[in-house]
Amino acid sequence: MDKLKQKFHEKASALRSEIRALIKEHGAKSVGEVSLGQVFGGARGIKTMTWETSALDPNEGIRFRGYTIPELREKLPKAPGGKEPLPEGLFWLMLVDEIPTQEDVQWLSDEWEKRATIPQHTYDMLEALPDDTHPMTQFTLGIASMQYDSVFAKRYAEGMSKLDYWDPTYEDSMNLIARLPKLAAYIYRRVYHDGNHIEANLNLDWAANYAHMLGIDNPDFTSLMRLYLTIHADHEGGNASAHTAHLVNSTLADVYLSYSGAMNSLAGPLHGLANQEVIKWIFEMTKSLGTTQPTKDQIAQYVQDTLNNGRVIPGYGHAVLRKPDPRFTAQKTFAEEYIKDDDYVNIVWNLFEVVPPILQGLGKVKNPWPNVDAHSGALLVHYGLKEYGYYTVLFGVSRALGVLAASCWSRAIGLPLERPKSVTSKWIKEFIAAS
Ligand code: HAX
Repeated sequence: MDKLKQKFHEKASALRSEIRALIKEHGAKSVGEVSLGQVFGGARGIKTMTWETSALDPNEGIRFRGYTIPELREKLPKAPGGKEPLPEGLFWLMLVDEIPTQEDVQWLSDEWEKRATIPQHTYDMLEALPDDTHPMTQFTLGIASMQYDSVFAKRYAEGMSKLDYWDPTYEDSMNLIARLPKLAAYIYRRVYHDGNHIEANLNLDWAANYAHMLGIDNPDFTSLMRLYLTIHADHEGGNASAHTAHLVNSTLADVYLSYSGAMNSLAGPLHGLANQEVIKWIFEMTKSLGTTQPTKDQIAQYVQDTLNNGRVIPGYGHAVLRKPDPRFTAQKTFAEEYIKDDDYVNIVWNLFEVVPPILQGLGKVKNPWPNVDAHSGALLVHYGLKEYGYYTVLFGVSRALGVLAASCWSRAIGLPLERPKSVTSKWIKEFIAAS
């Protein structure tokens, strides 16, 4: 058994016993009430699951195993000479709740390289799709097509014991994470570069190799990818994509099936597709104003026009956050450090000043601040990755780190099939009348 798997097994077995004892003793304790507003309102804030890898505070933002993004930037191992954390380190931290050593992270990079082979049928399946199939659709189908190799599905069919579910889930998760950059880069080169693919460089770390296979060999872009793939990795369990994975995986569908489900959810414009929508909207703005250096007044008018047309301002608002998203701030800090005077970055910063008071003025928006998706497009455009239809795939590569680490925990601690209760409007009217 490899060292990460061994460590995970020891920690998860201990928590499994602890949770069983805890439910036996305190299972009837209430952790909150549910209002009718929440029933009709997309279940905001209702505590219905456990998720070990990260937790989201409305004001402070995300913490991964207790660490904020600035703390991760400082504490996680980095590539030699690099300033940004390696995503390998974050996966290790999320899986076993320990900051890894440089040697651990090197081991994990090597391990993922060994597991990165994509089956030929996946390439053949992608080639059968029209080139202009949305990259997220190709990504989702590519992931699902690799389910053919699921260790979990094979061992389940052979009659595996419940106590062993964690083991093939770990194997499938490691294999899938290892393959995602290659799959994602293949889709990018297929759609936007006439199928001129670039071989993996096995000497590079996971993020650097992805940047290389995309075809952008700029050290600053590589640094951006390391940061990007770290900060997008997890956002506790209730967000739409993570929750989709959690639900699908709770049926004992393997992680290929559950993660492709998650990616269908990420592909919606209110969630991960917002990163494409933000830059598309900014491009539309500069085109309609005839300048890439609009004044704040021009931007404010464009924001008003968007709202008057019954559209949302992409990249702003959040279902949980009530302050600027620290993932936005991390990208802003990166831009301040690495990029001098870029028109699109400047527009993003001006939007940060202009949009919140306008949204606040509507009197209904609970969070007028930027979220993670408000900044990423301008950074990617700066380094030449201008094809915004691809942006959500980058997000999807990263999100696997958190969601699949969490899937390992769900199977290891023996979480059951998820099955909340629905009611009809008739039931609610009768309930109100009777209360
Ligand atoms: N622009 C205009 N109106 C907005 C808004 C925005 N950015 N954010 C919220 N509102 C509106 C809502 O549409 C809603 O209006 P109605 O009552 O007329 O339906 C009202 O304000 C109350 O919404 P809320 O309670 O503040 O927000 P929700 O929890 O319902 O929704 C969303 C959260 C993220 C979906 C929402 O803020 C939004 O649509 N934002 C723009 C899209 C976006 O950036 N999505 C990415 C979110 C982060 C993420 O998941 N990244 O992957």
